[in-house]
Amino acid sequence: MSTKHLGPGSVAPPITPGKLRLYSMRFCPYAQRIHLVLDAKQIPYDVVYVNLTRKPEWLLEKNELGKVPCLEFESGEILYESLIIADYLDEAYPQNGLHPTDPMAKAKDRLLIERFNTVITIMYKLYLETIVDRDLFDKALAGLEVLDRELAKRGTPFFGGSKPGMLDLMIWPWCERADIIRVLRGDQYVIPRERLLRLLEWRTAMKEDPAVRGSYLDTETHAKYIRSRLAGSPQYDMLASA
Ligand SMILES: N[C@@H](CCC(=O)N[C@@H](CS)C(=O)NCC(=O)O)C(=O)O
Repeated sequence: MSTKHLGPGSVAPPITPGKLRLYSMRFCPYAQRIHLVLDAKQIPYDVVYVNLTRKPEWLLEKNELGKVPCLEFESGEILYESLIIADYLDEAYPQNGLHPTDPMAKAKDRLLIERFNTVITIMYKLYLETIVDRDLFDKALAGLEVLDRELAKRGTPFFGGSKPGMLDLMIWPWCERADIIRVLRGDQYVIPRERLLRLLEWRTAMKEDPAVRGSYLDTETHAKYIRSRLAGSPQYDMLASA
């Protein structure tokens, strides 16, 4: 369950003392990155969900780009851009460190996060464009194979070792959503198990992680949201309680 997404005419609730404030949208994978980091590091925060089609006037005062995620501090400081926020939180809150401490290992993980942008771009095309083909899907699979080989090289269940680290959490939201393509477009878009054995095992292990469970939604729910978006009217409040 989540609360309703606020739109025009709403008032941004006052900051709760002792908590960070995350402006989010329930189905935004970039915002999910920050839920994951806050949950993994057990940093106290509250969430205000924002309607991104009909934005509240105050959103632009918080983030002139008008996007989520956006993180507000008790001091009034604001940060946006998921990777910038994630890195900041890992540095400013040392508990449950997510990045490797070795600078070279950290830089290489960041490289993989950067390279994953190609997969993200292709996945959006596969969900949202009218005409797509298997070649595009194969390009996404090739991007995922890079990660599959990296897991094999590391020989650990997670990129972060025995528990998820920053690389695991930054790519997770799109891996959680990967099967939407099959639901929306049919069985020729099933992820071939033999091409991504380790990554699929990793995905199963990730689903058991407490931080991942905190924001996890199943494929059908994600697909329902994407369908509403394709129909021109995103159902942000599909899971809202009030
Ligand atoms: N590069 C940004 C992307 C954030 C983003 O695109 N968020 C989308 C929702 S998933 C958004 O706020 N869209 C509203 C808009 O673009 O007006 C990040 O990493 O935080």
